[in-house]
Amino acid sequence: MNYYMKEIETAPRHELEALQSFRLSSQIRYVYDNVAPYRAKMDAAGVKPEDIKSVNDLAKLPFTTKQDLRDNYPYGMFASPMSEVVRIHASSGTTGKQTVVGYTQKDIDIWAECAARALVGLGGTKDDFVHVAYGYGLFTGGLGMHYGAEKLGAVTIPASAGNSMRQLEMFRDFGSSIVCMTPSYAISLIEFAKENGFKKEDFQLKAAVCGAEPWSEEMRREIEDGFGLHAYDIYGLSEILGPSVSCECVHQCGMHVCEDHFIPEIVDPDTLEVLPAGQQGELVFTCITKEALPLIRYRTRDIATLVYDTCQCGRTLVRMLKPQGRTDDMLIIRGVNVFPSQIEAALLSFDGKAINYLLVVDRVNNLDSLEVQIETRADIISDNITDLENYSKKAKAAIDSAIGVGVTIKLVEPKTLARSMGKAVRVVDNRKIKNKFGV
Ligand code: DLL
Repeated sequence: MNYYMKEIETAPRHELEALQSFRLSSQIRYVYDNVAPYRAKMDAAGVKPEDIKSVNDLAKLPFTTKQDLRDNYPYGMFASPMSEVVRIHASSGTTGKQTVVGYTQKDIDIWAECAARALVGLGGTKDDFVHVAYGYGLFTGGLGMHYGAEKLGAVTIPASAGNSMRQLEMFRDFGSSIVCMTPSYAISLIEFAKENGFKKEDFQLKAAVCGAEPWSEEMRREIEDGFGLHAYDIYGLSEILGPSVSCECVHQCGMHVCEDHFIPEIVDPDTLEVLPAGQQGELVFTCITKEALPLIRYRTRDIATLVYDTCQCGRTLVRMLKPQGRTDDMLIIRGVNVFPSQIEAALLSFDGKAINYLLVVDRVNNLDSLEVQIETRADIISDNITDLENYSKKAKAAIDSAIGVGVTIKLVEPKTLARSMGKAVRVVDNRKIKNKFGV
């Protein structure tokens, strides 16, 4: 089987839209008939399945949110009987109940196909050794990439996350050529490799498939240099699929969405109006082939931009630019909207190296305070007092001007901030208040 699906991946937009329209209208009929909460929402909005004939009718449909999944926990939004469901995953999130998602055998096959397509797009073949260092379990990263690698026919190494020494030994001894892991774990593995005498020449790595959290171009460079490979961005979320809803091709210029299975839209998170192509806003997905949990206009909370021009690789599938953060990660500090990604970019603007940082937000005497804890690193800051003070000043100036709010900088000793094997935790908010999106 060839996982470069040329007719679909390079189809002219009108052909792709015809396919999407066909799938969308039958999907809407299916969810209306099988998911009581959808039927209730559509009835309340005065929309009937027969009103949805094409992608142009998408905006008539009500949105779905994580709260809908919580309200119908665990299986109330499933469209298939549980006897048809072959797998569940769950995401814990930081607050509230877990979100439970399910897949039929057909859903698993499509997911594996999307993951195989992602690997092919970034240069993977059946001759590769795909080392999966995302966590296995209820998190979708491990099993998602695992099934994709097997579908491709590659040698699949189900390493899971953690135990850095063993990971590096496996890279070296098993001949891993493509490694799938979170970007923050990649950075921490590079640090570990240096400390333990591994050199990039010890490995045959050619690609890293990094996702599950936001990461910057500077982190990409650091991962590429550290391991001597190309690092590609991959995106997904449990509610829609898991990894490979979209993935970069070899040109590294945005992630091609598997639009034959998911229709993306960008909406204004306040007004919920659909925004024109090229504008940044909240990403919304509609599943058009899912059986078990076919979410319609699901608000991801991720802030992204869609680019519709044809990529150098020939694919016409729309590209999502790197998500800039999440509406629910947005901090409001003294009334100013601040995203952790802005602070990371400010830090990288003057030292150009990915560093470990933690944002600690508090409220003292009714005034918000933001402390940026930055881990020192011998290759960036020497431990001489003047250098440390200079670094602090530069960091403060860069961050203050990027976010428009005065911050306090606290330099901390190397290795004092927690390392993550999965998604990095970048914010501790001690204020316990909701942001303007109510999350
Ligand atoms: O993180 C699925 C995944 C696993 C994607 C492995 C890629 C690789 P969840 O745990 O449900 O699923 O978290 C989904 O993670 O809404 C984004 O906020 C964030 N996210 C995922 N990929 C990226 C990425 C998996 N490439 C949430 N860039 C999403 C930025 C990402 N954020």
